[in-house]
Amino acid sequence: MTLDFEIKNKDSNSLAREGLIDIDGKKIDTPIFMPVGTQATVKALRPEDLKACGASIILANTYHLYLRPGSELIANAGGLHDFMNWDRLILTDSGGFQVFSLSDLNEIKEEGVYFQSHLDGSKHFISPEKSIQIQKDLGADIIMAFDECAPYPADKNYVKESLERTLRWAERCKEEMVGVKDQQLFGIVQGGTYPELRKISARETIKLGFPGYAIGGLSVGEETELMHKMLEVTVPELPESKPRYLMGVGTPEDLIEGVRRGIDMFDCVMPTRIARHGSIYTSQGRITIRNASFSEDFSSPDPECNCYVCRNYSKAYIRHLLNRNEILGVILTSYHNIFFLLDLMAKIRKSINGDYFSDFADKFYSNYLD
Ligand code: PRF
Ligand code: ZN
Repeated sequence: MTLDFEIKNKDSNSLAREGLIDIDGKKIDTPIFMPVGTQATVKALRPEDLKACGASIILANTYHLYLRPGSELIANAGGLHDFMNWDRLILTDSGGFQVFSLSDLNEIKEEGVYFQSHLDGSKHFISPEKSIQIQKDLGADIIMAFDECAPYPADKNYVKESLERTLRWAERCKEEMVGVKDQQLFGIVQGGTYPELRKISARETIKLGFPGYAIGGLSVGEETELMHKMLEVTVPELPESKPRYLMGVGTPEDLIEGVRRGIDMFDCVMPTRIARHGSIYTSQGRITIRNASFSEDFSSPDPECNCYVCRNYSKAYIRHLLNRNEILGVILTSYHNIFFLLDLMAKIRKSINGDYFSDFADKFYSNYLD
């Protein structure tokens, strides 16, 4: 099994490109947004809902599934696809971000990371080899190298040491993949907010050779401009012919600005997280549907959205459900937000295909007010 990536169209005014990833006949049109299913479920949505929203690939997390229910249990179920009843593509993150952002106490050593579960304080160790072993048990189609996401801000010497360790870990992850045919391992570029370090990380990661490259360590608290600058120095270092994945990003604006700078894949918990807090994306901007101003607003959540929710329910009804803590409220807002981002990506692809991406972006921003 291989990962084929074909670039179908390129925008003439930016680095945006439209492409097709093909993994053993399962296809992803790029640029793509991957809904996040941390616990082997995209919260509040059934697989058939995700399909109706147009999802071709979803993400799951090594860290969470290793802790509960355990990767061996999922292997016994026949892997994540069978366990969760999802027959399209899955990508698992390596745990090399969640360990740093979620676990209590951790000690980073050359051999790996020692940490305590955020759930019960139990002690664990994840190494590059172990991350790959867990990801083999989970059986996702695309798996990620075990990396360290340096915090922001962090001093340059620290980030340099961290990215060098991440490179050594990436090499160990690759060695652990020998003989594996049904999973594709992506490398992750780190380097914090230092252009020289980003370039070193990109060049050295490429030397190891991966079927796709992720950009990690961004959207961790730095200014938007700084993230854009890091994309502008990193993307040109990456091979044109491989998919580029910006990890943990982002908002509708972030997706457009990432695509403009040459990114092909994104993931973010934001659409489902804000949905659970009663917020939705609309073509006019993000709104909090819980607000009293919507109590008698019988119009569609987003009159320009064509999703099941927007075709059938009003803001007033969804507001009522959310305020009464009825589970359907969160189901409807989650569904709409996932549809909204997947639909945005479909429109972006169409605009690249028709070579009007910049005009599309301008038009989107002129309506989308924050
Ligand atoms: N590394 C990994 N996963 C991630 C990140 C990273 O740097 C980020 C940073 N935005 C999100 N998810 N492995
Ligand atoms: Zn909708």
